[in-house]
Amino acid sequence: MPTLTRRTTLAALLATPFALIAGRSQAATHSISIEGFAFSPAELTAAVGDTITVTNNDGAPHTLTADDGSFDTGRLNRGQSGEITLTAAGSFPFKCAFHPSMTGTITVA
Ligand SMILES: [Cu+2]
Repeated sequence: MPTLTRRTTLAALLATPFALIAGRSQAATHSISIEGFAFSPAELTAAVGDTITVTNNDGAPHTLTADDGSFDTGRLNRGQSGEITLTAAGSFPFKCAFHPSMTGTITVA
């Protein structure tokens, strides 16, 4: 049975790095919707590596754009969704590029 033993060892060696990677990247997906010229929720706490799906339910086009440029969905027309990935910790105020009175903050822990 040396072949079986070797295979088992090889499988264990291969599985270890994948398990480590999987354990590190428990990224979550959050949602922000835009409706009535407002972000909902406007305040969100997330973790580095998380993704936020932003959906525009308004007739007017909107964006979700970080004030410091860290993330930007680009223009979202009615019914369109965009995705942003949080790559750094910090507090990130954002606004709509077309309607600067639409604001919010994403806190990345
Ligand atoms: Cu807007």
